[in-house]
Amino acid sequence: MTILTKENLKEELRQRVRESYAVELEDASADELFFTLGSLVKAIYNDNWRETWKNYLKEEQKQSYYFSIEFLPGKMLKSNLLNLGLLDLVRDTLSDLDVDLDDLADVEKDMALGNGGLGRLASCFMDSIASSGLPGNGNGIRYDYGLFKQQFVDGHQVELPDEWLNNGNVWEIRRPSKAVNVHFAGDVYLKENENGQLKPVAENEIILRAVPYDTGMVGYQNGIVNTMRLWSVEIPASEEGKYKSIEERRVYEDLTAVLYPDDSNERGRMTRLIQEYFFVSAGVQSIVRYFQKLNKPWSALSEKVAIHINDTHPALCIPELMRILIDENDVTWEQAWDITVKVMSYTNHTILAEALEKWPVYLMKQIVPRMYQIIEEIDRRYVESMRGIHPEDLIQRTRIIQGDQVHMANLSIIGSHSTNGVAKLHSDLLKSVVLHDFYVIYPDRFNNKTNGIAQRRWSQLANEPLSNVLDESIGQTWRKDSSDLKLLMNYQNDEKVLEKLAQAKHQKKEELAEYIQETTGITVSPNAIFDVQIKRLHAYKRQLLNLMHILKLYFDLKDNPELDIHPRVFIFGAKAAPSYTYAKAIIKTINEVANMINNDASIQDKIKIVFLPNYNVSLAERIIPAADVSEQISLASKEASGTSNMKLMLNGAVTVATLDGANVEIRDAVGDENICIFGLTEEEVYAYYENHEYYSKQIYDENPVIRRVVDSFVDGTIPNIGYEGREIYDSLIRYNDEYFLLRDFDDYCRAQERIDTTYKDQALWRKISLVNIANAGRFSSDDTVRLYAEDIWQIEPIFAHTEKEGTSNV
Ligand code: Z57
Repeated sequence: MTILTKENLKEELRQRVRESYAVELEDASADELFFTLGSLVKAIYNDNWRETWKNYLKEEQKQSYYFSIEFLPGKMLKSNLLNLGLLDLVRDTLSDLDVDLDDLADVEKDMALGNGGLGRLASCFMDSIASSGLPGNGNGIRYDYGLFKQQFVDGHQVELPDEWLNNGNVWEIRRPSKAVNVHFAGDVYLKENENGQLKPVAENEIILRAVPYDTGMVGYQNGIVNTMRLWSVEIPASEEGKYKSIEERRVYEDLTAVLYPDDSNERGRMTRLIQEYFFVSAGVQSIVRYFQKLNKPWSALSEKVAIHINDTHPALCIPELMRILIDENDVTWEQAWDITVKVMSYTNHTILAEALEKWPVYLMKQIVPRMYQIIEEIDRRYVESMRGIHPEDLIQRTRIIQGDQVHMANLSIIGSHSTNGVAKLHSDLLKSVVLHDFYVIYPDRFNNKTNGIAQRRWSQLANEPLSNVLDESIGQTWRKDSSDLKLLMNYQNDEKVLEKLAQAKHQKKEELAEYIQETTGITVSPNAIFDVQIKRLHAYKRQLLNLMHILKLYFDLKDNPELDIHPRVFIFGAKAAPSYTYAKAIIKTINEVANMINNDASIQDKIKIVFLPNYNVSLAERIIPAADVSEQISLASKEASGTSNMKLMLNGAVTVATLDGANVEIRDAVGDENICIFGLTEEEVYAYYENHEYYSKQIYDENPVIRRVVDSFVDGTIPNIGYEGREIYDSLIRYNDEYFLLRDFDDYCRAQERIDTTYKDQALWRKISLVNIANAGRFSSDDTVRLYAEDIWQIEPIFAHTEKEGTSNV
């Protein structure tokens, strides 16, 4: 590419649209224009992509590989333009052509190859790794269908397939020349070869071809482009006719068709295990293949390669690397193990028991027999090596194979040199409770890396009005270095800046109000408080507690229509796993309460409920800038970190929170006066567990307000619900309220009253909002990945090795 100006950008587009679609620029459809612009953007960064890769090769830099079964980048056009420094130029050029960049950007389908926090974190990390000039790549699965699209029919969640590839994917490059084979099933036994070594011999295996699709991860105005490699399955021609049945062939042929839609809830399905080994084996093979080009001894592998296991789903990386070293390259077990532990590191994302991955031994033996043999040997040696050093019961509790189950977290910890949690509180709980046994054995392996967010996406891209106010007040350095948001603290008492921030918020609320009107038909006023809870629907996140408070407010207003509360719009966004009936019951109930309240004239619009369907990254980008209140109300100890809490804070929302996950660090950052904390602490929750002294029925019996709210789920107050109300009632009363909603209810209502009073004092509210923005900079994933790079991966920024122009090639 030559120098980019408006004129030659227009000319480029004109040429390309003619070549690809045989139309003039003026006649191109939105789709045609989007794909033309996308392919041009890709052409612009391709030189840098190649250069980046060549540089890593030339410098033989140590690289990290982030293995994740989910990536959730959302849309990439604007983010790529921003990072290339082309956003303004392209916006102007398009506007000459009477095209609005934001409308055009909407044409792109969200890349939604993830469920929620874990997948979005992986994509924030990809952005930040490239933007920090770090040699790090992603490795995952190219699902043909991403997370289902959600619709509401009569208030019920209905799932539709996410056909994101229908019009093609402009960002990816298919690389069949880099395909590798992955072996499954069959009978594997050990046989002595001509050199007297025991080697596995396999019969009746199933061999699949893994084809990589690479997507450039463009760094922020630094000329770096890293790679996210996603694998797609194909059946090699030579393998046709080897399947026992059409059904069996189907399982393998459709292996990468769909993402499992369960968040923090493992279901032990066979296809999932096959998916896990598929992307793990393909990824590790291609890494080793690369390493072999360097002509180094195996002992140097850990000097060139770091493999990160994002949650336990990619834990088979450990036995797979062992297999490649031992079976294929004659490395001894002892040396292979030493290398493997140095290469691998692991992040734990949850303490929920139902999310801890375990696989039945029979399934492993059947699907990945060689992996199972190696895991058995790792387990045997682990037990043997610990004998005499630690008590037998501790060894038995921490071993990998227990009874008929393989414990993937145990494998991940034993087979890696680092285990980290995702927020201070979470990491402490891992050490003191959940993984305490392992902490006794490997104290040095445990560390914390508090999550962060891709700040540029959640401020510059999602919230231009706010960004402009920031530029005008504190200058532009915050755009590169988010810690400079701190400078905003100097304007706490500056009426002008506070007023401008409020206007920026109002503008985003108007835009969201318009979107709400269009998509749901509900009219909301931008003068109301926009109170937002956006996250997966899960009992522990307690959307139900939010709803119970709304019901209380509703009853208060029915009793006293003159009640002086500032009007509030309660906004929800949440998908439920299709098999999670309780979560679906809550969705249905929220929708019915919304109908009841929104259509009750006596409420005079003092409260409204809006449940926006199909919450995803793009919708988050609309909602978050418009939020006044951020609901982070999980039961203390259950939310490992949370990341919407950080995004909402960055956009000036005031947080209502329990002391859970990263909320604790947000509290520390802004101070008690600038956050609304309520509820049980993690210690109090654990004290209840230890003393077995929680009785929700007693609270219900003694508290008439709670009784009225809880009864409303079953006494006909809420129209159009049936078993849903009963299920909710039973969870609270009959099954003793697992997540202590009734215990936290009163305190939550008081917190909400504080929000109401504070909002009425606009001067105070604006200042609190400013303090939140000013202190959000520390939650940048740029910082988080730099800590991973230094403490865990031992990789260095490319700038440390080469003198490279710090700009894009325009
Ligand atoms: C997931 O999104 C998270 C944890 C899991 O074990 C699985 Br499976 C999926 C989430 C946590 O619930 C959040 O608290 C956390 O912020 C996020 O992972 C990223 O660490």
